[in-house]
Amino acid sequence: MKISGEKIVVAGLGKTGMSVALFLKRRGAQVTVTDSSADKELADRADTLGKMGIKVELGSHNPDTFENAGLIVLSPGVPHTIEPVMRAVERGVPVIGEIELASKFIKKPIVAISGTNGKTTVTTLAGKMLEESGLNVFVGGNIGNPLIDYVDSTKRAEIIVAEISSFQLDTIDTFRPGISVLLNITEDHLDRYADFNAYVKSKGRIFENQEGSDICIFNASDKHIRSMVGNIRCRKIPFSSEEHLKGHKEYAKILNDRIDFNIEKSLAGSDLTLSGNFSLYFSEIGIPGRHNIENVAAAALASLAAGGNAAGIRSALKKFSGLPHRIEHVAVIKGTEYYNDSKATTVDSVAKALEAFSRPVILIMGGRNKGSNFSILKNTVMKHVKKLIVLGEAREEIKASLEDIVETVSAESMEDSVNLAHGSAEPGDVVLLSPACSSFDMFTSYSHRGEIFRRAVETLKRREVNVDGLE
Ligand code: UMA
Repeated sequence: MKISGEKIVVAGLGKTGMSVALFLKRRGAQVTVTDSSADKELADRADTLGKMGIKVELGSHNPDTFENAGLIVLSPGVPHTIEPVMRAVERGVPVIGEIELASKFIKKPIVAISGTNGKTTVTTLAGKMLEESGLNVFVGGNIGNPLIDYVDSTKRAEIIVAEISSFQLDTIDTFRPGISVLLNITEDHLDRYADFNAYVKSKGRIFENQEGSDICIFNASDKHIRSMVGNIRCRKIPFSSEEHLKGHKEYAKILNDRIDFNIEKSLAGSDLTLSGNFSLYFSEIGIPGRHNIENVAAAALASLAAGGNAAGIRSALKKFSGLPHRIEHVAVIKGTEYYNDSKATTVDSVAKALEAFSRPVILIMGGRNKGSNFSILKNTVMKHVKKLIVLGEAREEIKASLEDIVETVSAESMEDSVNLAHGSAEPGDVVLLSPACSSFDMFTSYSHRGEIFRRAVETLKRREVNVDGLE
C-alpha cells in the first residue's frame, strides 16, 4: 500500500484519528485531519499535530478536503454515510477505516471478535486464555486501543485479538481475520443505521473476506447469524445448545452443567494434543448469567482455534472475575446487593442482566435512547423487577413502555436513583443499574456513569454505617 507522498485525509480526531494521523505521517504521507467539532481538547490535539506538520481542520468538514484526497481514513465514530464522504466516494476517492489500514500492515493471524453484546468480555477473556497458554498476544480494537498502534509498537505478538464494532466493519475492504467470532446480533445503534437489517448486514461483513482455511466461530442459537453463515467460506465452528449443532463435527456444546468442546486442529494446523476434547463445568466460570456461559464458550473456542490449550483456558477463567461496569458487584447494604451494569446500553443486554438474577430486582434504567423499543423488555421485567427507577432523557419513554407492568418512578440524578432504590429495598433484593441507553445525556461515557453510580452507592453505604454503627 503506497502511503509516502499521498494526500490522505483522516476524519475524526479521537483516539483513532490521532493514532492514524501519526502512523501515516511517519510513513511520509501529506496528512490532513478533519473533525466536525472544535472542542478545547481537540484544539490541544490539533496543536500537537500541527507542530509535526499535520494540517488540522476543526469545527466542520470541508467537502473540498474530502474530494481532493487520494485516500480517506474514517474513525469509527464518523459514519461513512455523511454527505462529504458520500460525495468523495462518488468522485472515486477510496474510503477505508483504521481496521482496514492496520490489517494491511499486520502479518500475524488476527482473531476478530464482534457481536452486539459481550465483545469486550470475550476479547479480554480470549486474550487472557491465550496468554495463560503461553502465547504472546496483542489485544486491541474497539476495546479501547486502536489496532494501528500495534504496528509501530515494540511488542511482537504471535497472535492479535481484536474487538471489532459494526462501525469498524462498515469501512473494511480486504480485512480478513484468520479467526472471526460473531457472538449475537440484537437491536443496537439504530440511530446510525437505516434499519435493523442494515446493522445485521454490517455485522456479517466480519466473514466477508474469509477463505476455506480460515475459521469462523459463531453463535448458532442466534437466528440472524444462523441465516448468514450458510453462504460463507471458512471452517465453521458453532457454539450453542445441542439442537443447533447438528451436522457440525467441531463445536462448543452448551449443556445443563457444562460446555463440551470438540475441535480438531488449531488455525496454524498444529495438532491439539490435550485440548481438542474437553469439558468446562459451569462451576469453573466465575462470571454470572447465561450470556456469560456463551461468552466463555466463544472465548475458549477462539483460544483453542488460535493455539491455546485447556490448561490456559482454565487458568484464565480462575483469575477472571468480570469487567468493570458489566454486572459488577459494588456493595451490600443491609442485605441488598448493588450491581453496576452501566455498559448495558441495549434492551437485550438489560434482559440478559436481569436473567442473571433469581432474586427481586430494583432496576435503574435510562439515558439517551439509541433507537430501542423498551416494550421488548415487558416479559423479563414482569418476571424479575419489583420496582423500576427511570432517569435521563429517555425516562418518559421508558415509563410509558413499562409502567403498566411494574411500579415506575422518575429520578432526577444518579444519586436520587440510588436513594429511591434504597428506600424500597429489602434484604435479599438486588439493586441493578442497567440503563438500556447510552450515557451521553448526563455523563461523558458509560464508565463515567458507572463510577457516579458506584460513588452514590458508597456514599449511601457510609451513611447507613454511620446511622447503624455497623455493617
Ligand atoms: N466526528 C467527526 N465527524 C462526525 C462524527 C464524529 O469529526 O461526523 C468526530 C467527533 O467530533 C470526535 C471524533 O470524531 O472528535 C471521535 O471519533 P470516534 O468516535 O471514532 O472516537 P475514538 O476515540 O477514535 O474511538 C473509536 C471508537 N468509538 C466509536 O466507535 C464511537 C471506540 O469505541 C474505540 O475504543 C476506539 O475508536 C479505538 O478503536 C467506543 C465505542 O463506544 C468504546 N464503540 C461502540 C460500542 O462499543 O458500542 C461501537
